[in-house]
Amino acid sequence: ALRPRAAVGVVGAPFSRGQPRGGVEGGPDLIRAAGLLDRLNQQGCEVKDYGNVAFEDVVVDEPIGRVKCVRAVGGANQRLSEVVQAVKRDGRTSVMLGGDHSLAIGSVHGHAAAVGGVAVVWVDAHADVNTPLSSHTGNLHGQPMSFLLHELQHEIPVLPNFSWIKPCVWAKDLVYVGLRDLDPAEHYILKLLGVKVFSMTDVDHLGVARVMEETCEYLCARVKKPIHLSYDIDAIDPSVAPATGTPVVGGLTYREGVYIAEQLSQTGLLSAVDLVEVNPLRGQTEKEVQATVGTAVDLLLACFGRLRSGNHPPGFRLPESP
Ligand code: EXY
Ligand code: MN
Ligand code: MN
Repeated sequence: ALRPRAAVGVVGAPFSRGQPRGGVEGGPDLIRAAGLLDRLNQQGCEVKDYGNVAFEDVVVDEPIGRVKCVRAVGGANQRLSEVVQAVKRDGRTSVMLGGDHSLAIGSVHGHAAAVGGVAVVWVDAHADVNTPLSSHTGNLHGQPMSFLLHELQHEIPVLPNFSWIKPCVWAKDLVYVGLRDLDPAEHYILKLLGVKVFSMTDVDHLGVARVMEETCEYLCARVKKPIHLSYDIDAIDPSVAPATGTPVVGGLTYREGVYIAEQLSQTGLLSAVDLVEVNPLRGQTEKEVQATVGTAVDLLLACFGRLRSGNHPPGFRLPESP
């Protein structure tokens, strides 16, 4: 039987203004240089590279309250949303390479704008659901989910370059995996909205297999919405993926991280993936950088059907004996 090849669209988003540490804008080119596109092709995907999004320079960007780089983040995400919409209109699964996690605003927005409702699986050490008013750091990479959730809109102040954003995710369509560093306001919000959360405590308690079984059951029980996977590399333990801006001890193992991607791939509902917060300048050594980038590539390959039990293409044949 001829299975249609999975069509993938890769979008680079070299952007770092959602947080204060330089270097994370180098993520997309580094992940490409590690061979992501060739390897996706080799495993049977049909890949188109949409290049890196050209973000406009925002020179004057005074903080609003505590929140930093509001105009730059708003403008960058508006552009990113347009590109992700184009990828989806081309019938491809979108792969957004960050860049910092504030880029999920545009990526999820663009995905939802193109396909209608989406479900979101957010794999991260952090919940990234601070509102501009609850954030203590003022870093927008700790806030993207607050702009996307319908239920939080009355908490969101008017911000320059943010007026294009339409909330597009319902709290019941959101699942977190890997959480271990939440601010009190974030914990309050997740409890208030009844969001499904699998913290590292739950991973310890249930095991990753049960966590993913419950995640997929939870998301597939109702109307099956296309899944947006937003994968922050800092979900993975810093001993495995150290080159990232906000590492937190006690994270997912490499195997748990890959298993999450494998299981989501098996749902057949993955429609967009973000891989964010790989920061080459945060590695102590070249080896640490390569370990982090290698993990990022392996997570993405697993998202597109690579199995550790092995794969072979449809119609595969052994060499004929002479
Ligand atoms: N909760 C903290 C904040 O709001 O600044 C830390 C956020 C880190 C966010 C990283 C990208 O996942
Ligand atoms: Mn994050
Ligand atoms: Mn994080």
